[in-house]
Amino acid sequence: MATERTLSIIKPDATKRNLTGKINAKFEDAGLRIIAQKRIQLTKAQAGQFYAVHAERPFYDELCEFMASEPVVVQVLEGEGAILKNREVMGATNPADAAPGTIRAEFAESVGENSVHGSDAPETAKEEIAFFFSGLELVG
Ligand code: IDP
Repeated sequence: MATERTLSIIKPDATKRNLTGKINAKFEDAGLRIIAQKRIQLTKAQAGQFYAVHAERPFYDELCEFMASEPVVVQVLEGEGAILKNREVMGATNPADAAPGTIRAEFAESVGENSVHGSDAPETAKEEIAFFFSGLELVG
């Protein structure tokens, strides 16, 4: 399997509860290397731009408010099959459906406030990494 890069976001519910280190340990234990990372405060407009694909969904406004409510940690994870591997480590969107041991099963508070974001495909990973990072910031 090829080495891939994926965009991860540790969301406000998790940064607020000081869970960044515990979540990063899950990534590293799974063989994902954190090759870029920064803590930023999104505006609601920036969150809206990032989640533009969900603009028609009923939860869009609530999602953008939430993502701008506290700082987030944006990061690039690298590893063999990193996109799918990260989705496995994250667990299902709704923590009630997430497999035991996954980040969302252990830490998420609700389907909306679910602790982490991860790219879902190679094309979106590329776009999402470019949304937050320049090439010089990626140190593999
Ligand atoms: P994903 O993050 O597992 O890829 P998506 O369906 O792409 O899930 O949804 C993006 C984000 O939108 C979710 O992670 C969650 O924060 C939020 N979201 C999804 N469904 C709901 C919902 O039914 N109510 C509130 N927020 C939701």
